[in-house]
Amino acid sequence: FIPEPKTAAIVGCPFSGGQPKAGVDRGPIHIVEAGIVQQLEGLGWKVKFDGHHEFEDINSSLTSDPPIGLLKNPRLVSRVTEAVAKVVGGHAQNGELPVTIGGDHSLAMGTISGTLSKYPDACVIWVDAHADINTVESTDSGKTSLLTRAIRLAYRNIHGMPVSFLMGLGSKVPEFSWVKPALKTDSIVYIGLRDVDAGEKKILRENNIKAFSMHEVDKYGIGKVVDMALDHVNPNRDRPIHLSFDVDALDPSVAPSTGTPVRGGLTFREGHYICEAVYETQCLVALDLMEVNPSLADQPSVEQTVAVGCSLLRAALGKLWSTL
Ligand code: EXY
Ligand code: MN
Ligand code: MN
Ligand code: MN
Repeated sequence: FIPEPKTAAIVGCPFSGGQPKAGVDRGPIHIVEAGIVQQLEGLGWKVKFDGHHEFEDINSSLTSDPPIGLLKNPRLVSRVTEAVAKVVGGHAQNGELPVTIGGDHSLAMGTISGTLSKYPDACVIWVDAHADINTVESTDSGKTSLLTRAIRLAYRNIHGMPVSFLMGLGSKVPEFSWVKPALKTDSIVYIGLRDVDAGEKKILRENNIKAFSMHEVDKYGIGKVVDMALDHVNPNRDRPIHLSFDVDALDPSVAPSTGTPVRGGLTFREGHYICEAVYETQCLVALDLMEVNPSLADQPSVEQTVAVGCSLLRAALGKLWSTL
């Protein structure tokens, strides 16, 4: 398999403003220091990397960026993700395959917008423990205790919301008016879910959004799940694919250094199988690796998580078929 394009553009996004834990902005720095550029070159890719993107200072922004409704750091997240959309879109326009390394998953608002600007027919494979589809008003509905009601009023981290913004679900926030609701509900498929809020389940159900949770991975096996996922979004294997991989999809024993670990996740091989199978379609046009946080967990765990992240990227870019 020799997929086009054969140039990968690494988009390092040291950004943590979509969630509260420090350190996730160091994820891309560690992945690059571990040698991802050379590793991808070793697979036969021409790799462009012109340094990590410089975003404005997060701390100074926090004070000048009060919540809008329940959204935390709304202006900062909007500005950064808009910049990312332009960078990713630009690489795609050049015929390059953008490989965006986060940073938190709010960045996918930018990466997927960028992909859709070049490939309006692209579909998304979202690999994650979480659905990241909360809206401005989605809540843990149902019978509520006082505690639940208090949680409802808590401010929202935007890394739990990018998919709803990309779809135009929920009420519009003027600060995010640059985000086009370009992602159709039948153009995304999830793999790996196991921590989905009640309000998110309602959104998934009402919009008929396809999701393969860990329950389906157990029931059918990863091979069948990936086949079914591709059959849903890409039945003729002719649509461009954007693969957005949140490292917390993997079991915490495999990828411990991440901000919102949930037990019962994908094994090392299941994660790699998804990447290999997507590469094999020859439809991959953009790739994200998100939520590696090297300041969480001990040194060996950090090294393990960074190594697994690099390994997933190599798998998605054809390691299995490389003859170099
Ligand atoms: N559903 C929860 C929320 O909206 O806050 C947790 C989201 C975690 C998101 C991580 C990155 O995938
Ligand atoms: Mn660049
Ligand atoms: Mn995520
Ligand atoms: Mn997640």
